[in-house]
Amino acid sequence: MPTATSTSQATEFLRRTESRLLELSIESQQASWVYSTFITSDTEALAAKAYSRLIAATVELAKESTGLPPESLSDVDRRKVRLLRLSLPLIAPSDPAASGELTQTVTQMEGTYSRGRHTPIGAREPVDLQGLSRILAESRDPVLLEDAWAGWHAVGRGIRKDFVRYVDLANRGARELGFEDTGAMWRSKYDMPPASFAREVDRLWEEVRPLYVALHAYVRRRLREIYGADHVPERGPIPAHLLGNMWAQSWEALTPRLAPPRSTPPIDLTRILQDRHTTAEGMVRYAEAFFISLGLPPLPESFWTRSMLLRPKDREVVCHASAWDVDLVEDLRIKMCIEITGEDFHTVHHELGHNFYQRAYANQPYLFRDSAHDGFHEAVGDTISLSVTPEYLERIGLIERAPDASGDLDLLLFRALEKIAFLPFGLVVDKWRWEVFSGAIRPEELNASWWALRERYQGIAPVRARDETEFDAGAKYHVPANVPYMRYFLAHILQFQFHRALAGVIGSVGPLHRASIYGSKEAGRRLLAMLEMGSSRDWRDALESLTGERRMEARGLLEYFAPLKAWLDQQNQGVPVGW
Ligand code: X8Z
Ligand code: ZN
Repeated sequence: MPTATSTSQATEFLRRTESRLLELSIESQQASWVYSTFITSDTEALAAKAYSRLIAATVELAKESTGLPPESLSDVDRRKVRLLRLSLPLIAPSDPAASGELTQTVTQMEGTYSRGRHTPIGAREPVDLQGLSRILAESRDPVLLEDAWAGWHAVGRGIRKDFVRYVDLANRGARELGFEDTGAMWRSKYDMPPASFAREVDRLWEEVRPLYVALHAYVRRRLREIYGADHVPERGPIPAHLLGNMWAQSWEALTPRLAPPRSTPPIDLTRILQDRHTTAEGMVRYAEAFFISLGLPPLPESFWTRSMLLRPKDREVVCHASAWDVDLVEDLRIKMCIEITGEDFHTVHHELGHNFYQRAYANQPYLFRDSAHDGFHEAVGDTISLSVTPEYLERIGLIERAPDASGDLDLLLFRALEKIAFLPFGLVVDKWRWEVFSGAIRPEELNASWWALRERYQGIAPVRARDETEFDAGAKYHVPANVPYMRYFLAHILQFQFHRALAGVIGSVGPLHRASIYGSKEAGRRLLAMLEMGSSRDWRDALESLTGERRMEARGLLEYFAPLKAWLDQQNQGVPVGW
């Protein structure tokens, strides 16, 4: 039994800890917001300093917490103490010089990434990532595609040296807190031993791999028809620059080219939104309206005045989309360089999912103001997006009439090009980083190992050999910005699990891809009940509250895509499958 004195010692420690970290966390977010929306050497220094202070306090308090007599802790306090050590994705060594160097290095890497530009063939001006991504999505000229691809990937060269230093310093920090390395620290956030988590991820991948491989074979054959045998091999990996996306992580830009020949033209959300002169704010209003239809309160007024929705013309910013709750209560914002496209329509839903989650857990104590695990955070907005069905678009007046069931296969193919193509990428980024942090990948083989994993899991390859002067992982935002990535792999499984459960809540009997929870207060209540728990409980409890299941399951995803899988298998008869 905890004694009265020791209990009050623990309670007092946690009260002090939570109030100090809340204060430092707000300060760090404020500095980071200013940096991300106005990159200069000064804002970089201020953001790095504020982050350093938050890290230093976290380390100090986490170390202090080891002195609390374990028997003095209630279950809730024990969970808080455990989460304290895991609350940040970056831990610096306690030596102030090393800590300052580390946060400065990370901030600088993010800046280098955000400032990346390339002048494409035939252009006069340097073009940013969004412009280069447009070329990747729209051009069919392999020369222009390769140029835009390689031009952007050159950004990694300027990040490589910083990255090696960061790995070393971050590992030293993680070890001070008792983790083997930073990767092990990241894997420890899932209410199970880090090694079990790695196995869990492999289990999920094995369940969905056959679907990916089938999609890959179909896409490779169709690309070979489009670009010719000189450009696309019959059996080998697909050249990375032909898949419509800078990282080949989503192939949705290929939709118009890959739709089954006899099909009705797919709904072109980009054209619809542009024809209606939808503004960036209008895009966000659509997403907000969906959440309101579930019974959630509207975003606060300050959201609309403080968010950054467009790329400013007069300064450098971090364009990669993100959602913030600066005061950890109701200062919700998004930061995004919105373009009026179907893709960004979904990204806006993704971001608001974060904001509504943040607000739902704002009543929790500081250390529980987080998602059940990080895959949950990434899954909420995407779950809502799965309800953006043709019937939904008809209901809100964006299209006149939803196509009948004969268009379903196109819809599923389109969804798969986005969601199924993503799965191995979602897996690879941190499979690679885990090995970098553990030392299994050495600094002189950063690029070769990156491509070995990309080929193994994604079945893609660079069109020309990439040597070790390059750093292609650094050309993906989350690597220079130190954002763990396995969360997105998990989210791509979880969102279908959530969607399937919510379809059950609204009593939907049709196929999963036609279910939309739009307007269902009951679905909203069930979702909110899970979100409000924050990280106060084991994530299995949160999962169970919504789905009745205590394991992450690919069943929802497989059920959703079952008709497509059957169709792909048919299409792939007599066609080489695998690489
Ligand atoms: O980074 C994001 C979001 C912000 S959390 C826009 N995503 C990943 C990416 O862009 O690589 C969403 C999907 C995967
Ligand atoms: Zn996100």
